[in-house]
Amino acid sequence: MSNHKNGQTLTSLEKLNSGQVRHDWDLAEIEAIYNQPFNDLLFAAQNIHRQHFNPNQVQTSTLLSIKTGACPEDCAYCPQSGHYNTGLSKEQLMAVEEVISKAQQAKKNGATRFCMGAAWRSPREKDLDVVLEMVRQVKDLGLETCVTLGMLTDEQAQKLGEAGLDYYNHNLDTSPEYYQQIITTRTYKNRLDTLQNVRDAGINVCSGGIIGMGEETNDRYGLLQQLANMPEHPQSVPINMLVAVEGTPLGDVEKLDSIEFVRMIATARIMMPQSYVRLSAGREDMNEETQTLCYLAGANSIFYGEKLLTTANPEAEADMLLFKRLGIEPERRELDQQELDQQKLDKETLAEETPKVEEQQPAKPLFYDATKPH
Ligand code: SAM
Ligand code: DTB
Ligand code: SF4
Repeated sequence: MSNHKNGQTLTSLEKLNSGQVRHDWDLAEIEAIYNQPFNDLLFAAQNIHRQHFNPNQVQTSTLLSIKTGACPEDCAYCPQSGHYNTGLSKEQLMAVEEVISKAQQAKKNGATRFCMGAAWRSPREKDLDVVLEMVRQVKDLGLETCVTLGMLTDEQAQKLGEAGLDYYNHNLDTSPEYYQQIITTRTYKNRLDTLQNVRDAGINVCSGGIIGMGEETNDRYGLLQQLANMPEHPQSVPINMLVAVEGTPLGDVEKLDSIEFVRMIATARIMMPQSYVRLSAGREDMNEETQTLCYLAGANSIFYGEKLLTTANPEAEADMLLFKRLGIEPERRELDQQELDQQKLDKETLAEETPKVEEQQPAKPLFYDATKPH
């Protein structure tokens, strides 16, 4: 690797901050990025962000819990685990029509992606068939689709891919070492295998983790290392701040320093320059200044709408107001070829149906003219 830029030698930190797409990060390098002076870190992250994204656009996804509670897994952070009493009532899988009506609402509010989450260890075949139908119908509304259903076999991933699923969310959550203190009912390897099945099915991977669970900073580096050293960087990397829910083993864990959270976002941005980094759960407990620093650090995606899966998220109006103050626009979705063709067809049909100029009524003046008697 060349150490020269314009004839000058790059320091090792400059090299780490250079935004090269790599899959061979070691922990010492990640530590060096994360711990550099805050202004240097944010400057490097913002610089890289600008090379790949419009710095004033943020992608918006809306979440819906399509099957809530009574999950057989024992994830220590999760209010939906059946192992803990968090006061959540167990619910059946939602009906397709109800989900579609929520998706229509999300689209009306301006979201571009609709994410459906289920409290399952892995989907049963008959449930998967229902989810496949949800994916098809949400896609037909012109929204991107994402689901998070737990572990998937390669056949299940293939089926979701064939239904047109855009993203599958499956988080690594933390480092392989700390993982064992957080979840005992499935392994880190199980998670990596599911992500491999998702990649093989040609579905975009959405994978990240949670910080603020009492982990060491080393575990944060370990999580980022696992994410960035995958064969491809996940297209979407959600960074969640723990939402501490009473009744879960992490219900009274000490609140995370917000500067640490911003450091995590910036380090993710530097290590995975082309991925969307999502400022995910935990925004309800963050002030606007912290969220603003996250955008400056390269976060360019959020969950949008007043509810995450079972806990609160900022009101959509509050987010739009902050976007306005920051000059941020919600990202519009790029249309695929089929949608572009349809758009062209609609325009042509409209042109055919519109009467020619000579057939049209004389145009009314657009504005009231105060100089003329009316
Ligand atoms: N059951 C599926 C699974 O675990 O893959 C899908 C739903 S699960 C709720 C999706 C993700 O939400 C988890 O992997 C975790 O990262 C995140 N999550 C759950 N509870 C959280 C909490 N209290 N705070 C922050 N993130 C949380
Ligand atoms: C992700 O990384 N965060 C979202 C989504 N993927 C599915 C979930 C956050 C859940 C927060 C706790 C709750 O609302 O139940
Ligand atoms: Fe179940 Fe997912 Fe919650 Fe774990 S995170 S308990 S798998 S819903």
